[in-house]
Amino acid sequence: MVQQNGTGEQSSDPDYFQTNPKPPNLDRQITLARSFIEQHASENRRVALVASGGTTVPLENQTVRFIDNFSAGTRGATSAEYFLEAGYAVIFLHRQFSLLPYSRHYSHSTNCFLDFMTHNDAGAVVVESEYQQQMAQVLSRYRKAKEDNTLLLLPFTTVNEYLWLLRGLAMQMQPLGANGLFYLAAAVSDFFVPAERMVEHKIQSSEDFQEELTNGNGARAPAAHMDGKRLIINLDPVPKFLKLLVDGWAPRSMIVSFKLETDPSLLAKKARYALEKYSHHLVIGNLLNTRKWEVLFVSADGGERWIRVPAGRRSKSVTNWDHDSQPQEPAIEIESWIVPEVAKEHTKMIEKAASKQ
Ligand code: 9Z3
Repeated sequence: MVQQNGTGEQSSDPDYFQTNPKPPNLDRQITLARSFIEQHASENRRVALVASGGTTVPLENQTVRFIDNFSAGTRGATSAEYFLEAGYAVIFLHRQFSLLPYSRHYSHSTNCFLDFMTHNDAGAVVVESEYQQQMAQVLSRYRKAKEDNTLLLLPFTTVNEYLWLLRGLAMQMQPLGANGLFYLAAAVSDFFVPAERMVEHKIQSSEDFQEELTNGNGARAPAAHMDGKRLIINLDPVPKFLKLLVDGWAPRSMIVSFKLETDPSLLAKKARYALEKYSHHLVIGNLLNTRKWEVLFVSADGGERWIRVPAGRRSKSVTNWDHDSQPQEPAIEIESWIVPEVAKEHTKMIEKAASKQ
């Protein structure tokens, strides 16, 4: 149910957002997003919110330990580049320090970025000749995105930051109507420690230093406690944010979610289940071990189809010195096929929305 809170903002889950604290830099991030969206709305440009990277679940308020979700940010950062190429403006909602569009070609790569550089005869630092051509292309695309102000980078770390940001951004995107697109490739925690059950200080493992673990207000049992030498962690489910997004925060946008599984026999079933449960537009299923080679599109019209790139050939951008220790990379970035398909579906949706007006 959509409700109005005291500030006039729409809120679809009063409990979560009333009991879990607003991140300190949220207002600043939303202000940045507002002027970005206003610019692109006035130019009638499509805006894609691309969520990327894994969320964390802190176990202590003063966080030493946390639970993480797997994702390097490759899917999101690569897709963001293809959305920019397709004419979208992109809000890149990403896990801090995960891969970013454009710089991804040189960061976290199997080479250190210094391996792309050399000295010329005059002693100046220049790009190695073998990387010149590719780097020149990446650089001009990066510069264009900067000049046109089509890429906004907004970081999160915890699942709480992610949820507050997603809600705040979705509300800012509402005036875009059908021109808004949510491409949810972030790996979002399913379980978390709610603020009221979070312990303040670092959990002590040594029995000699164990005290009764207490949380801030003591209202509910703390999420972590020691049982002798054993640490017991008791997590709450994360609210079903996709439902909130579809029904309340972004009812007119196109919403694409990703489904990650490891058991091939479950993928299609789980993707279809998610689509039926949340009634959004498209679920893209992928398996952990084959996610760079194949994805399964499950759409609301009942269609199911695989997109596959041939395995085997190493992509040109992988230039490490120890080829044997690395898994093979596909010759084609699968996102270069995924994003145009998504954009095509988005066009259909926009046309349908326009015909109803
Ligand atoms: C994905 O499935 C992404 O494609 C990957 C990308 C995390 C596998 P990398 O960043 O990996 O390229 O290393 N993301 C969605 C995972 C997720 O949490 N989905 C939720 C769910 O399955 C729904 S939004 O319930």
